[in-house]
Amino acid sequence: MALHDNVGVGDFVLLNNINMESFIDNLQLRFKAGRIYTYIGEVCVSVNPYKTMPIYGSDKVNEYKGREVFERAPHIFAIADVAYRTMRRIGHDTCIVISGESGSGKTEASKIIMRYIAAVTNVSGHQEVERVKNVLIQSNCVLEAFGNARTSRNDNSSRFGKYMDIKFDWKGDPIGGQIENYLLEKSRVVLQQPNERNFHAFYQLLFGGSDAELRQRNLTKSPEAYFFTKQGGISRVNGINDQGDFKTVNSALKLLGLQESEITTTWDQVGAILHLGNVALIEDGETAKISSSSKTSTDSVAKLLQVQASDLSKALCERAIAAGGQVVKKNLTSDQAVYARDALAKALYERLFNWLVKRINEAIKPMEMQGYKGTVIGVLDIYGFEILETNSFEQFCINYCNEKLQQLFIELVLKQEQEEYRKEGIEWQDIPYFNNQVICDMIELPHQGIIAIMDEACLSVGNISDTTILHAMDRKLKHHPHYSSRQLSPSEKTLTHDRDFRIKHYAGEVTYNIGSFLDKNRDTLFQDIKRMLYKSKNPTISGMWQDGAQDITKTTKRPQTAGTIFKNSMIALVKTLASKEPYYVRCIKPNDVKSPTLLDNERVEHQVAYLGLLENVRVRRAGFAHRTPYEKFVQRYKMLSSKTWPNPARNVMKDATSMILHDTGLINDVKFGTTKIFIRSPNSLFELERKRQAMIPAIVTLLQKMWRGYK
Ligand code: AOV
Ligand code: MG
Repeated sequence: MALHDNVGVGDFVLLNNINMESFIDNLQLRFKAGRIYTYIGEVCVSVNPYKTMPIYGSDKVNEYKGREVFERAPHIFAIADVAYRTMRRIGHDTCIVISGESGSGKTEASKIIMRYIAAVTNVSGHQEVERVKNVLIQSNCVLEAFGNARTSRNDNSSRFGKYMDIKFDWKGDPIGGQIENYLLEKSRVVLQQPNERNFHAFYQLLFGGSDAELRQRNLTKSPEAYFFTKQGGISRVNGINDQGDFKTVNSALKLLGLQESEITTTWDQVGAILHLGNVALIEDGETAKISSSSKTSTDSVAKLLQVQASDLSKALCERAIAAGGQVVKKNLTSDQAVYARDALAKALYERLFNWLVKRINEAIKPMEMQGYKGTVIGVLDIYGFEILETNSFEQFCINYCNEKLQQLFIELVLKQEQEEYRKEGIEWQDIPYFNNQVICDMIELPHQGIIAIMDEACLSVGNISDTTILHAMDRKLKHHPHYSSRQLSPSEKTLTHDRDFRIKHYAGEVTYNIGSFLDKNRDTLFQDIKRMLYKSKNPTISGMWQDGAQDITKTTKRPQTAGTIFKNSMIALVKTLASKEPYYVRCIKPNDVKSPTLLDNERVEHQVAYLGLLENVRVRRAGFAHRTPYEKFVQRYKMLSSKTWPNPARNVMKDATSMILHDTGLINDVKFGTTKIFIRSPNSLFELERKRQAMIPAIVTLLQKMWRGYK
């Protein structure tokens, strides 16, 4: 049987003993043999192979196309296929949720899924569908160029979250899609930790741009020449071809329908940011000014953004504030000016990224289908749980996002599964598991959650700082089992910094530094900067900054904080996912050294534990390996009993199911639910499949005979 692909077991429910040791042994065995996929029922566990696998070609596509999950050796194609088939069969949206820590293979998995869907659809070769498929696939390299970077955990780490709906017509062909992106880690534009890089796009331009392209932008080929690309001390990454990627990205931008001038503007802005990082701001008396040695850099920024150099200098060194209906000018200190410079760089990049996503969405906007709504498959690929050298607001958001996804998994896989047994009237003994709801609550509850506490501090007036937030959190969360800080546990050695606090996440403890939380949460951008960019002579840039037209004497509502926006987007995301039929890919990182041969037991054990995989197997197995509605069961296996072939005498599917199971001798291994048949051991299912396979030639002959008879 396919599930036994001769290496360990292909589905963890088939293990003799369900404990950590045998789980890891099985993974170990399979990893060594190049079997990177293993099921838990319909959940696909995927181990990052850290090498190119010859298992994604068209031969494999054909092997999995239209097959039931258990018919073939475990593969992510099977999950893509079942999500696709289910969507078509029941006409209901499905989604594939890919989770796992940073570097475990989520982004690769999402691309493999998209390629599979592209490969099995549009058999008739419809031109517009072909275009849509092409754009969907090509959009990945643009998003990765601008949204991914090398981190200490992953050379191609997603620094934004992505949820993509692929929409299908009634024939099951993709006719468009929609991408939702979540909080880009924009602080990386101005600050990189040792051994990390800025976003790939910067290096692509510098290494890949032709001499003319660089000259036009007054750039040199060397990332070491720019403060924003040299901090991490690493410009080239093994396995990343920035030069080649630059070409690929440019052709993808063209395919997306960007005008030549828009593509130029895109790279102009990347160049402008590089120059901006080299603009030094110095103290002149009490106020800031641009150092004379930075004149060339400043001029380059102004030229590339098509703004007046004098406006740029004002935007960096002064601030206009409204007082009693009047606009007054205030000089900034050099610290404030550096802050303004960095804010400008981050804001430019973030807007550019969002604009690119918008352009992709325009290119994949689903065609209108008269009166037909269409169905979608959603694919979620977010930033994985991460613990970096220094963890800040961004890691806090990333890790919170992973808490939310774990919560969804618990709700839908562990909780609902057990509830289904109860609902179907099947006797059941509850399996205990850790529910991370308490951590989600600690972060997101109104008034008492960390995000609410941060907002309260950010919105209050007076002399507040990052430590104000920390103290407020200490006060409100001091008894919380998942929270601690230096203040609360002074003897704790690992909390070294006064500004540290710690969250015990489902996936491990993370120490965050509160420094800059206030700023990053407020995320204010001064009107001077917006106005300057709105006034740009470049229509594309000006178009991205329409809000710069606003008059600052007109009071506006205080914008929502970054934390609250993120929280709301996560809540909306979970709601979207929960409204669809979900499939899961759980990614595991085998080691921290990117080795294709090493599966580090300790590291993997930790992931298996926090992903709740053992509990998943227990719930799946203590119960039933397989369940299916009576109609479906009869439809598939009715040839196994003379009483039900070619059609059951009476139309009661439960009775027909019972007849089939009696005649195949499997009646003792099943339970009858209200609407579904529950099969306990997978072997029974294999037995049914085997018998069905054996019957098929006879049935084919029979049908042929009948057909001849008709002629
Ligand atoms: P992630 O998306 O889970 O991390 P990636 O999908 O970027 O992780 O995988 C990291 C690297 O592992 C890739 O760049 C590949 O080199 C390798 N890899 C992963 N899956 C495969 C596969 N199926 N076949 C071959 N190589 C693979 V993060 O985005 O950091 O959370 O934020
Ligand atoms: Mg990724």
